[in-house]
Amino acid sequence: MLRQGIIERYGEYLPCVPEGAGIISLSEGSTPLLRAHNIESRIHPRIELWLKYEGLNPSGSFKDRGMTVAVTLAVREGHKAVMCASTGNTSASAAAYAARAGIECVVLIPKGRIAKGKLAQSMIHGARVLQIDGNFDMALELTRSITNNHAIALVNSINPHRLEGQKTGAFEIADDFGGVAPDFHVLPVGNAGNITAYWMGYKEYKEAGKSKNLPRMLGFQAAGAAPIVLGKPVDDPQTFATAIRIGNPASWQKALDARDESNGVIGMVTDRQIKRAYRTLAAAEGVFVEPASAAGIAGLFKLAQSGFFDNVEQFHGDKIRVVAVLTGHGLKDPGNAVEASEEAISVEATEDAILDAMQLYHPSET
Ligand code: AN7
Repeated sequence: MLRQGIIERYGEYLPCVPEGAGIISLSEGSTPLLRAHNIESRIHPRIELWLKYEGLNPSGSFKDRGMTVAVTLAVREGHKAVMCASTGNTSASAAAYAARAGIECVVLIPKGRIAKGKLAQSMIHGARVLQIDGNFDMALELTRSITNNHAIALVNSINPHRLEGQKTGAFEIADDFGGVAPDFHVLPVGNAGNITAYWMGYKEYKEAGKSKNLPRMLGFQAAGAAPIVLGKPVDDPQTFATAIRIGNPASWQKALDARDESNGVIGMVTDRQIKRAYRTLAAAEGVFVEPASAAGIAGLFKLAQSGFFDNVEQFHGDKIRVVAVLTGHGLKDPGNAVEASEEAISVEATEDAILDAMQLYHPSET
C-alpha cells in the first residue's frame, strides 16, 4: 500500500486545509515507534522507552509534517515563494517542499553554524541560501520583517499551519498504542514549536475521543542555549547541537503552557550529557540521530538520576511508558558523528596487518 502523507492520513483534524486543495506532500509522517530495550534498563527499571524516529521523514527531520501543510496553503493562497530562518532542518524541509511545489524558496541561516547535510539539502533543492554573520534569533527577526512587507509566505513555526501539521505526530503515537497516550513525552526544545504542537495534538485527540489520557511533557534545552529554563533570553547561545542553538524561542509562552498544563518539566542538559546520549543511541540501539535529537534522552538520564521516576504514577500497564521524539537523522551532521567517535585505523593491505588491527577476535585458520 502507498504510504499516505499526513494531510491524507489526518485530514479530518486539519480543517485549515480546504477540500480540494492541491496537496504538496512527500509522504511524510507514519514514522516508526521503536522500543528501546537496551537503553531503558540503563535509565530506570520502571521505564518502558519508545523512540519516535522522526529522522525517517523525507527530508530527514520532523519539520516535514508542518511543511506539507504550510507549503500546501502557501501555494493555495497564490504565493510564488516561501521563506524561513533556520538552524538547518526547517530550511532543508522548506527547500524540498518548495521544489516539489515548483515555487521559490529563500532560506536565511547563521553562517558557519549549519550542519553540512542540512546545508547540502537546501542547496541541491535549489533554494536561495543566504547566510548572515549573526545567530538564528537575528535571522528570524529579519525574516519576519521581510515576509510582513512582501508577498512571500513565512514557513517558520510561527506560521500556525506548521504547528497544525506537526501535531499529527501525537496522533500517530496514540494510534500506535491503540488509543492511549504515553505517561511521558520527551523532546528537545529549540524554538519551542514542536513541544507546542505535540501538546496541542494530544489535547485534540483526547477531546475527539481518540485517546484516553494526556502525557506529561518533558522538554530539554542545551545548557548553553536554555532561555526557557533560565527565564530570560540568551544573547549568544552556544551548543554543539546546532539545531537548538536558539536564544529567544518564538513559542516560549506556549512551551510554558504545555509544561504547566501537563504537569511537566522543561530542563537543560550539558553538551557532555547530550554527546553521551548521542553515542549511546547509536551504539546501544542502532539508532543514528543528530545531536539535538539526543537532548531528550540525555534529559531522561538526568531526571532518572535525580529520583524523578521513583514515585511517579503510570496510566497503563506495569511500567512507566515514555516516548522520546528523535527529531532529526544522524546523517544530517556527519561532522559531529566523526568527532564523537574513535578514529578509523589505517592498516597495511595485508591479511596479517588487518587481523592484528581487528583485535576483537582472531578466527582460527580453516
Ligand atoms: C533536529 O530548523 O529551529 O523546539 O530552524 O532541527 O520546534 O524548534 C530546528 C529545530 C529539535 C527544536 N531537533 O525544535 C530550524 C529549527 C532538531 C531541530 C529542534 C530542531 P523546536
